[in-house]
Amino acid sequence: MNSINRRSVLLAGLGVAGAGALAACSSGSGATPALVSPSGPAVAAAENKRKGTGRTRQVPLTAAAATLDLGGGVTARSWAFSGRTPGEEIRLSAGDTLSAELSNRLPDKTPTSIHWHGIALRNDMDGVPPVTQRAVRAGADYTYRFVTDAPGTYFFHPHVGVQLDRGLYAPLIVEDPDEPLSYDDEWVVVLDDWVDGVTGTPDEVLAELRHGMGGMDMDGMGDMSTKFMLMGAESELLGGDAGDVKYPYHLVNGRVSADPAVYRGKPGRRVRLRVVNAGGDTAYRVALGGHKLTITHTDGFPVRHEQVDALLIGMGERYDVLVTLDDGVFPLVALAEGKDATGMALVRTGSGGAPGTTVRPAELNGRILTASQLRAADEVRLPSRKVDRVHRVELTGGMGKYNWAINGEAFDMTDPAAHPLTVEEGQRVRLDFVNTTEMWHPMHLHGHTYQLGGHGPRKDTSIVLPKKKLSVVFDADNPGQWMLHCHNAYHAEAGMMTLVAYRS
Ligand SMILES: [Cu+2]
Repeated sequence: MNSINRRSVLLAGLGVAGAGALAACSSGSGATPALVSPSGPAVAAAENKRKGTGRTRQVPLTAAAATLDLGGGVTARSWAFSGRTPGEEIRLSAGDTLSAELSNRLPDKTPTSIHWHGIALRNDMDGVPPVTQRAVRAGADYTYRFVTDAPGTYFFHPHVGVQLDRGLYAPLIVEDPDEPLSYDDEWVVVLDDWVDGVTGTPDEVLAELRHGMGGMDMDGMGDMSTKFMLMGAESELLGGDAGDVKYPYHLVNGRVSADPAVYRGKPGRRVRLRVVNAGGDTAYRVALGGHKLTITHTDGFPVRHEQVDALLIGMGERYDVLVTLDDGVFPLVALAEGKDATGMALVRTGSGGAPGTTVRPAELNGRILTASQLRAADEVRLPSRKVDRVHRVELTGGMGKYNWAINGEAFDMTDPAAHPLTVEEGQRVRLDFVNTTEMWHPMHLHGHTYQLGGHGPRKDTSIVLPKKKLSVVFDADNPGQWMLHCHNAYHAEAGMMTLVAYRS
């Protein structure tokens, strides 16, 4: 049994039996400060301050094994919510309460959870076992119930192991009852790199990656050693190494390019695309052939509008764009950045044949703005104030030993509050990401929407390029214990995570 298998067993056991971190003050070194408990009064008080409509949206979600039809005769045995991937979209209005009833029917006694990615919600509903709840055991049910007060484009997925890289994800759209944008229609576009049930499982991918490049031959894995690992994926936009994992398919709305999802509209209509990257290890460069994209939001929050030809979207990021549809048939292409592969969907507003499955519209090489070049819309820009607390968040490790970590320390899910980055309610906090590694990392903070620099966009997931520094600020206004981690599913599971915890 290699180290990952031992650790998975340990984690599964913990999820079922223990929840040491649920206590206000975790065990471990005596220097550990007293932390706000996810189920304590500060969390309840923060929830009571959220403006609710009083309406509740009830959604059943069954996580189970499923044979998924990815189109073009491709099927994959995987895990999904209610038998489809992406799972059925959840849509509600800002202020509504979501009551999501998770039934864990996964095989092999697999524990699970749901994390509501990007939502600043009450801490005990954040879905991170064992930090904010006990893992939901196989055969058990659990109801997530919280107010969603910020409109935007979000999604949800488990926060246990590498389950995110199965089919367990779906969009979550919070509509603005006073929507300031004018558009005729919406199209939610979910991107995903797909391996599960085709060449192997995400757990097998992780096991291979964990052997690292250095140990490959010595471990006697022979040909197995490069079954999943991708070498030489290079991207200028991402500053070098683009990704570690070979994926047989890149899906747009759960379908392969040979049998794509089709959006049907009318010429001249203005459509809001809500683009979500639900991938495990792939950034996508996204363009709609023959069209310009006007960026209006990223990670749910509005930005000053910018017209571009293509977007770069890391795992966990979301972008909303407006397009005015032309007359004909157009490919929406998601180029797997640095991986020389694409996913595709079609926009059909008139007659015409479909483009080839490997088409690469010229827009992919046109004007691209990355998040650091965007500006927050005035109404969501954080007022300037003195920073009370600064944390240096060094991204460390590499492919050789597969020892991805933060500040040189691989996160230990069995003792999550061992070395938290502490903040206090009411503080203005700055996180200085310092990427010492040879690879980019999409860094995701739970429970908050930080701001890039002084005027940049409000976001919860940001690409940090290799050998670069990125500073983000947020107001500590949502007490609890929150994960801060790389949204590369494999980097995170290897240890590139830490805990941002409020002191009580
Ligand atoms: Cu990473």
